[in-house]
Amino acid sequence: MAKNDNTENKKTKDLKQFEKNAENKAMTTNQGLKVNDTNNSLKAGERGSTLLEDFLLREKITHFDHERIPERIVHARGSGAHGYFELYNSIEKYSKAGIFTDTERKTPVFVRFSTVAGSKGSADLARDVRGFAVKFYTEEGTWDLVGNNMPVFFIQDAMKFPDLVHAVKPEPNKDIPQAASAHDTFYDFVSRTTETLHNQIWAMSDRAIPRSFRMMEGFGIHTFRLINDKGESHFVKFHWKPKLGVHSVTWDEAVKINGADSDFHRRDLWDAIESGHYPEWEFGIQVVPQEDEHKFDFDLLDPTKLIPEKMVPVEIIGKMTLNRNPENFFAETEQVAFLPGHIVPGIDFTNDPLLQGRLFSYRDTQLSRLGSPNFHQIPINRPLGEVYNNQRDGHMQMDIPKGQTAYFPNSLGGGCPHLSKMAEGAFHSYEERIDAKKIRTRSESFNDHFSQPALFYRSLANWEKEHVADAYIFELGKCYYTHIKERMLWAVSQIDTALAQKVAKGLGLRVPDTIDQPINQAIGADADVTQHQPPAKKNYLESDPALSQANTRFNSIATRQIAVLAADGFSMSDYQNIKTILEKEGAMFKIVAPHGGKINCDQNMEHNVDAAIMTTESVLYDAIYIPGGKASIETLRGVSKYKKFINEAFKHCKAIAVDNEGDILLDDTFVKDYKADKAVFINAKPEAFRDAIAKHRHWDRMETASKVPA
Ligand code: HDD
Repeated sequence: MAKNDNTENKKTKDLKQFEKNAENKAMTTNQGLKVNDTNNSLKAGERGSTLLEDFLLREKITHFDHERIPERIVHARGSGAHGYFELYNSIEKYSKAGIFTDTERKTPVFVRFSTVAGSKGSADLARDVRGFAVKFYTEEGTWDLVGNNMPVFFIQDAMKFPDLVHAVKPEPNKDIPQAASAHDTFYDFVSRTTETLHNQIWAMSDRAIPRSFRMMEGFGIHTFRLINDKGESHFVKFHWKPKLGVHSVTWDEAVKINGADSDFHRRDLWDAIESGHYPEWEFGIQVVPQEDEHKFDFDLLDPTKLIPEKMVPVEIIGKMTLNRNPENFFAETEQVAFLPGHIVPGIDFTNDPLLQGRLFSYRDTQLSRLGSPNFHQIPINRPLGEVYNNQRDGHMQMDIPKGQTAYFPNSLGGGCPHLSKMAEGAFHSYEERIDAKKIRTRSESFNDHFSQPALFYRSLANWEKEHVADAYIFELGKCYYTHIKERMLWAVSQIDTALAQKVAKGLGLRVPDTIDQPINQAIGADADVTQHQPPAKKNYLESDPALSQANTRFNSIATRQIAVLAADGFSMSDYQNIKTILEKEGAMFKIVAPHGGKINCDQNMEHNVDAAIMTTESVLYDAIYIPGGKASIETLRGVSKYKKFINEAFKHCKAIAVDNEGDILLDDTFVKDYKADKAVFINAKPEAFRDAIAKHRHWDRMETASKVPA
């Protein structure tokens, strides 16, 4: 595969006209004047004071002073990539959208992944929801699917979004903690707003610490509508399923990765694309006929609920491939503006009150972030088609609209730009019948807060359940106030009593039988809140396999990072044997040597060192391989960090393979007594090691692993 696939599509062609390459070009000012010195200011004498006249100095410094724009209030830290979307099968029975009917098209996309709570410079492995925003540059206009890597959201009504975000962001008096939900204000809010519990338990699961952006699912979350050419509506939920499966790291790794490489996810995405391993997701839909709207035990308009795949299977209809890194982070990844309100004919909104509020917020935020209502003219945000309307002027207008008229209707402009009929591709909102009172309230059908978190927890494998309990203990353990922890314990006990007991034990507290005040988050001051309490959990489905990562794909070792622990004199034949077989499937071998530069194998060939042991950490790799070679092993035994490296890989349930003298190094580590472990391979076939890497982690080692003092 070529690195960074530069095959032209309509969007790359559009972007190309704005690209600037300084190769063989003279430096100029912004006025095109050639520059002869950019290192020295203009002075009165060699050691004299700087002159106000120096327009070169002023232009350079002024531009620098204004280089930053406000970071996003949420999702500030992100990474982007270009790619395309292909449709497998037309779904014209549901939707008339070109991207859902034309299987010949390759629709250009730009995707931005992000964490939510942290600032732009925060670490990638924070325990957090991940943003999964996709901009489709379709022939009929831009469609933005602005989703997350979890299928539900924390709150039901956009009115509460500022409260949610203020609660999770650093506490305002001390601006602590950065990129973390483990603090009092967040749990004060969550324990009083139990609609948050479903998204909250997902955030306590391994989904919140992905191994890679390339190994996480994406969800549109809200129920949207698909509209066909007869004007008929079907409800729909959108899904992204990663070809590499859904995989995560452990919390211990996450904490350490944040120190070892705080750009771990960003680097991983960039490197995968640069090396031609293009990330892929299949696109799926869950379709519910209009007449089935009220057939579920939950409300389709409630964004804190998912539709279990066991009830409505996901129909895979297409695929997205990311094949090109941005040319410039600021111009593309930072300036890209996603708006849930960007929609095309064939797709429409529902009355989900969270979605309705989002339709306002995203346009509004771009005005302060990008500074002008002309943000759609920034190259990354420009639609494929031409734009004509009567909107005019504003900061940074890039077009030169011609003519005498900027209003409609007009005769002086020949009636142009003219309107289009629906049959000519114009957007037409779905004509939903509404006959209602104007009322500020929350529907009773949104009131069930416990059934789906309980369904999620029941659906997890035991090792996933352990991770959830540990996460709650960590998060609540970081809170200061006992009454907040106790209220959270009560909330968790409404999901699962055993889970609450386990967390309580970790906190050294008891699960309270009742809470001091009822939950009144959804109901206004005029209502009797005691009448509006969430009911006890229901069990309309025992479990749903799609909710557990134990049921994901475990068939690929593509892009898996294998640390090769080696020094001068390592066995070339051992190394070659395993490398040849595993590299064919895309695994990446990285030599971790006692020093940088090069080392020699026992056949006297030079090998580039990928990382000196002092510059890297075990948590940055998926597996370890130690080739034989007496001299090599003797050297490695003399460097204590190798023992830590191996012990940590074992603790994190990773596959470890050694050949010949490599076994001697294991004797210096915790693995010494566990060589019969299913994912420790001594002189084994490369294929066995391969299969173990594809399994990602060996959770049946968890109990032993917990004893590793690393
Ligand atoms: Fe949001 C950014 C996802 C609810 C207000 N949101 C933002 C991004 C993602 C999401 C992925 C980053 C886009 C990018 O990469 O530029 N947000 C969601 C999802 C939600 C959700 C999946 C619920 C289903 N958001 C939500 C609500 C509001 C906002 C209810 C406000 C009422 N979100 C914003 C924002 C941001 C944003 C403040 C910050 C930067 C931006 O919009 O462009 O307007």
